[in-house]
Amino acid sequence: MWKLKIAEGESPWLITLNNHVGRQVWEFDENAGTPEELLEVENARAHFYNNRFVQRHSADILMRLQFARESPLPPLPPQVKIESTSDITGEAIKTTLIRAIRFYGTIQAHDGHWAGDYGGPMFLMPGLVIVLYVTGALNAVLSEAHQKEMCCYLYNHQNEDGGWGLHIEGHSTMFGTVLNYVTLRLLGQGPDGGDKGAMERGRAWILDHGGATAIPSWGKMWLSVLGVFDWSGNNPLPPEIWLLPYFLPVHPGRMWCHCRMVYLPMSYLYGRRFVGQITKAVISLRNELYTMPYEKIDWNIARSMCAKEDLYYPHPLLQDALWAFLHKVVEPLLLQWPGSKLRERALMTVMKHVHYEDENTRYICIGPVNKVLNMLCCWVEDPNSEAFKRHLPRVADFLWVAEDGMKMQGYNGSQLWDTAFSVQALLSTDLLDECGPLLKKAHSYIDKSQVQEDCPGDLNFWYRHISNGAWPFSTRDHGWPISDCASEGFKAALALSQLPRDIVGEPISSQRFFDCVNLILSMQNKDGGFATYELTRSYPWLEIINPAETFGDIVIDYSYVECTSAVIQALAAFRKLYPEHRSQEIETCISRAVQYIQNIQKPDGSWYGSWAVCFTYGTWFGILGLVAAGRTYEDCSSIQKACDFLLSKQLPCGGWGESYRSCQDKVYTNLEGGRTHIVNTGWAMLSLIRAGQAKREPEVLHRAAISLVNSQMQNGDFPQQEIMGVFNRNCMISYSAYRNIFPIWALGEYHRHVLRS
Ligand code: LAN
Repeated sequence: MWKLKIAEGESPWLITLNNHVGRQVWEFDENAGTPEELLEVENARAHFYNNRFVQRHSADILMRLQFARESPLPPLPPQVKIESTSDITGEAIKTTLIRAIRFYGTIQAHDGHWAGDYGGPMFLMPGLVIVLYVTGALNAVLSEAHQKEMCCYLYNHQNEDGGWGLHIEGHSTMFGTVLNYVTLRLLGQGPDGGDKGAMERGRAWILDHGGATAIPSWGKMWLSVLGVFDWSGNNPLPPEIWLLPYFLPVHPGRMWCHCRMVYLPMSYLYGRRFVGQITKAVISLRNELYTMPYEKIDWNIARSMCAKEDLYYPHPLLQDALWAFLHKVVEPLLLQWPGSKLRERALMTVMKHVHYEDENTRYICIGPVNKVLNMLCCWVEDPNSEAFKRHLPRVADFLWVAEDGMKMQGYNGSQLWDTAFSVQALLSTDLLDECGPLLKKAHSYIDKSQVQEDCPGDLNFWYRHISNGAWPFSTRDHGWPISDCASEGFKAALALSQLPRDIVGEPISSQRFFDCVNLILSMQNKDGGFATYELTRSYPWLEIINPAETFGDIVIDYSYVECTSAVIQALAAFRKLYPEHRSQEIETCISRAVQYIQNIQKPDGSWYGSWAVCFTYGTWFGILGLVAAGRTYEDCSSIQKACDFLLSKQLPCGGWGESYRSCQDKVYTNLEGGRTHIVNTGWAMLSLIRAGQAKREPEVLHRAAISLVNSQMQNGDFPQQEIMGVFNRNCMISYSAYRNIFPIWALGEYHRHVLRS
């Protein structure tokens, strides 16, 4: 049976700053599990499989079953169902909250964080499997049980038309289909067979849509590494870009760190034209993926092909001209003497940066894509290197098992982020007796996860911002600072510092709070807003060189409403407690941030959020930022408009339900069939309550509260509904703890501010 291990790490190759606090690893133990337990798991899997086209998001049942065994659910008061607004009582809401909190306590990990599935994207596991395959480490890193579980996941997420999407809820794309088909092949599936002829159906999808020449650029790169696509069919990724002077706007040091960190190892592999061993499987794949014989493919034409199903950001003409010039003129020069000298130097520079990133994330790396690319580069540089050995045990940090199988996650988890929100949600309920033990453990997680150092060396040389005082998104070992994670962690830590120590434990020291303030202040952009990990370092027009057809807005780090609002909220909370500390700077920072938020509000009163779906999420942050800065509904027309916007989207049954299509199309779109979603409903309620809706027309909030209360399950849990997270405009990602966090938070505030007022 699969077991989730928390905060453990045995391998001598692992390095950690805090005893692996927050680390999540699934291990398979053949001997574990009674027949009843194994049956429960089998039933959950079968249920997922049978409903997979209706409910595409798994519900973290394996983790839930495990926690239920380890910490049994305390007795719960009877479930509440409310029929009409006249039946709402404080008691009913309180009962619902107590049930929700008791359940949520049982799924808190022993180190204080809430674990959960951070899957969703369907293009990550192929990268891992290809890298393990070409480095010969597949069977050493992935046990038979792992590989079986991965295949199960891929079958579960094959669409009815035979293809695979960019993410679990997406339509079939060439990117998803070719890469996942190849993955199944490398995991040992023959070209025929699979679940219900899965392989044939997958291949048919590929060939019907033009064959793998039409895969987007990241797919071309992966296939080239494997040896089933020619490197000359790739647009150039010259590593020499790292040798350019920093004042040029295209310098990679000025790009969004995720973009920079992904193209860094890619440029190494491109510069080396690295290809793995040509095995039988590789030769066979060359015959399976194309509509014509492999030798006859015109790679120059393939270079700029992309299937229409994949095209989110079509290359501007100028970009294609640039690629043609680099491909036809510059590359040939760099491949022969004396240009080749420059290439060697560039490749060495690139590897220096790869190693720096590896070492300063304890070999976790900033994300799942550069994780596996860096690992491959280290192996290409030296297959026996210590670096490669250190990479291997960190692969497990990205893998997650649920009833739909084993997946590769979008990060090494969302531990800190979920825990910081959870603390705020629990505090909103004011039920300290119930929440005390949960808060104490969460406090300890937040304490141990703060980043307490900058990266070593000359930060400018490494293109790194400071990180001391930040909170990361996942774990301290990951360590990259993010403005809004720092802010949410900070808000939670500040609130906890005001509660009795015997209940929630010792507060974090003022000095560490000051470090966080220092970090936050250093991250404000010229436009007054806040970007994610760093300052905005270059210009939006650089987006014309975004080569990734499937993603939008990846080249530079932009200011976002979420980040900006989180910062305002954190600084506002801080200055209430420490009115003397850097007060003038904080004042200026907040007022510029407020200006920014007002400037980017849409004419219909909404804000467009970038990291979850989308208008409900952005508007939640927009309103909370303004309110935290002291604006009120009465004196601020932005807030009025934002409330009108939210009210106009409330569904007849009282909730809200926003589809991921909102993000792609940038137009508010309801979920299919007008379904409500508890997470959207939570955001909308939290926004309206903060904006004083209770004084104006509480009826709206009553109806929303009913929809949350009635959605609670027998055991106090809430159901997993549609996927809610987003990145780069087009790819969805799971936030599995939100189903518990936002109903608790919204009902907590509702109980306190609506029913009691
Ligand atoms: C994340 C996860 C966290 C997220 C929030 C903190 C929630 C957000 O408010 C700011 C942006 C951030 C940090 C974020 C950015 C993009 C990430 C890193 C991800 C969605 C997790 C995965 C994604 C990453 C880019 C996936 C790899 C794919 C590439 C295109 C490189």
